[in-house]
Amino acid sequence: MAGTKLEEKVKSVVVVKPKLKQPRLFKVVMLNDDYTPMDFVIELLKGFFHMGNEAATQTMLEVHTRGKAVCGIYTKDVAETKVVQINELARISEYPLLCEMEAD
Ligand code: TYC
Repeated sequence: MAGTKLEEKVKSVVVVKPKLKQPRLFKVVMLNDDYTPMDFVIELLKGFFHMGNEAATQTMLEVHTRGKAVCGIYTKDVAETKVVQINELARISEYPLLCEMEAD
C-alpha cells in the first residue's frame, strides 16, 4: 500500500470494503396502564426522550388510547439503559408504568 496513490487508498477503505456495519437499532416502547398519572408520563417523556411539551403530550395520549407507542429508536446499550432507568423510576414512584424494547 505504501506506493499506492491516496485516491486508491481512500477507495479501499471507504468504497470497496466497508468493514463497519450499521449497528442494530431498538425501539423503546411505552405501555399503557390504568394508574400512572398522565403528568408523570409527560415529564418522563420530556426528560428521557428530549421531547417538548407538545410531542410528550401527543405521545402520552397515543399510549393512553392505543395501548403503546414508540418513544425513540436507539442502539442496544442506549435503549437498554433508558428502559432500565424508566422502569426503576416508575417503581420507586410506586407506579405500574412499564417500558420495553423491541428490535427495529
Ligand atoms: N392511562 C393512564 C391514565 O389514564 C395514563 C398513562 C399514559 C399511563 C401512558 C401509562 O405509559 C402510560 N392515567
